[in-house]
Amino acid sequence: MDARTLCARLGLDPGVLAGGEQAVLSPIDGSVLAQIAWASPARAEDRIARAAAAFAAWRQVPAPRRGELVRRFGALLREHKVSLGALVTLECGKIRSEGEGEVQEMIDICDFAVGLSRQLHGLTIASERPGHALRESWHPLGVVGIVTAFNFPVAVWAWNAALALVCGDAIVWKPSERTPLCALACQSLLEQAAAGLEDVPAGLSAVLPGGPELGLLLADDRRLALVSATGSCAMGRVLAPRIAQRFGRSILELGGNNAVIVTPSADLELALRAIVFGAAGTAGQRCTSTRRLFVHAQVRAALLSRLRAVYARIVVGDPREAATLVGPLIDRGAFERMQAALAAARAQGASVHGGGRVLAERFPHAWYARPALVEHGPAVRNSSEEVFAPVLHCFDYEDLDEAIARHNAVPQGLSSAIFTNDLREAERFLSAAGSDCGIANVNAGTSGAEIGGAFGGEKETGGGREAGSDAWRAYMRRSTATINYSAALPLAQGVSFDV
Ligand code: UN1
Repeated sequence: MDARTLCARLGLDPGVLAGGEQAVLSPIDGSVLAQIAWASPARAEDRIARAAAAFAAWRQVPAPRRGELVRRFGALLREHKVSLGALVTLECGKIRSEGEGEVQEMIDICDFAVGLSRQLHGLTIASERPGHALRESWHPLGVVGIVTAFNFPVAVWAWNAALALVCGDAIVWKPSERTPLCALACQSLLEQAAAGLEDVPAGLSAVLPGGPELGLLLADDRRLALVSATGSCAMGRVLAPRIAQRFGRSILELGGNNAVIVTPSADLELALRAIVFGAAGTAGQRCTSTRRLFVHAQVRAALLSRLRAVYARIVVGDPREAATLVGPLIDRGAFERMQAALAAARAQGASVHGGGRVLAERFPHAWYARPALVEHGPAVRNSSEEVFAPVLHCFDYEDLDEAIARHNAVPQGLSSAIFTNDLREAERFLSAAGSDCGIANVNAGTSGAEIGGAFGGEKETGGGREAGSDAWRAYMRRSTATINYSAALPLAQGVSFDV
């Protein structure tokens, strides 16, 4: 189905899709999906001002009522899962199952947020003073700016939006310039969810399609109490200091360089499937994609020969076709960065399997590549750069502590996994001296996290946490109250100050 029909099903005004100066291209074949208008600075100003006004009203709506908006949004997502998933496929090139999986991730976070809307709890704390109570409350924070990447054009926004909305915040979204239609469709569904709900103020949610300058605008605007940004480390390096400079809060979800360790006791079939999904799936375009493999020398030959065999038969192709497992790269630049990484590995003596361009005749304006396995010799110990493409660097190791040290010896710290049937190895990997990532898995791959846990990573990944667990606290402000219900005024720490 074409983008126009899908957008119409999702409630988008067809006028939005035509007449604008920006062509939206599909990575599937390079065709023009729509011509849309970018948001001007004046429009951004207007939307932020409206969001700030909406926040003043929304923060006073009882949280379970705020949850009702998210509940209705989740219901619409269930109804439109196939259409929105198909739009994700058209605009970012994911295979159908992963496009729909992304919408499922949105539904899941909506369910989570609805429950949370009755659980935004604080603490009561023992006071050291007689007749005193100490209470911690969580209050809505303000307007939240959300900056997202092309590779998860709907789910990552939803993690932020669903939590921010139940927490009482207003939201302003700058989607990737590659995927504005997905963003406009999500905004349309959210507006449909709000229709008829009297306590939802106008302007509570806005989308600002456009380029990096809009991201800078959000970073610099003091009215945004929090900016939650997902993208490359380079992007984070630009936005973070600007947000910090005005003492704004940020949630940064930046690059990963995720690794899998396979030990001699591992179930190799299990490891194989997880590695292929993690490294080749989504054409290697997840921040959680598996980019490095440390395999014990004893099982290296067995695992790599199976990996080579599976890699050789992975179907790369049109993501709308049922047999396809790996769709296109987002654009030519991604393909060129992939080729440069492979050339650099070859120059270091690695043997590279796969990695070349395919389907160039059928899709001359799109960029399909075979996933690549890069087998390094003993001289090369690690790979420290994130290349957003299906490239898996394979290394062997002899000693687990040494493997963990190499695993951690990269700037990024998002996701990680060990495949082992040895309890000691598993627990060592999960311990304080183990993986230094925000996500550490045992016998499960690096990508495809559920929303129930907090999502994010350490070091240059940025330190932010989104989605489940207590990630909601970042979208609220904490207020500590001391209540004196006595007739005296004892001071803390026993200080005496008689007047
Ligand atoms: C991302 O690539 O930015 O864990 C997010 C995963 C998905 C989210 C990835 N749930 O792979």
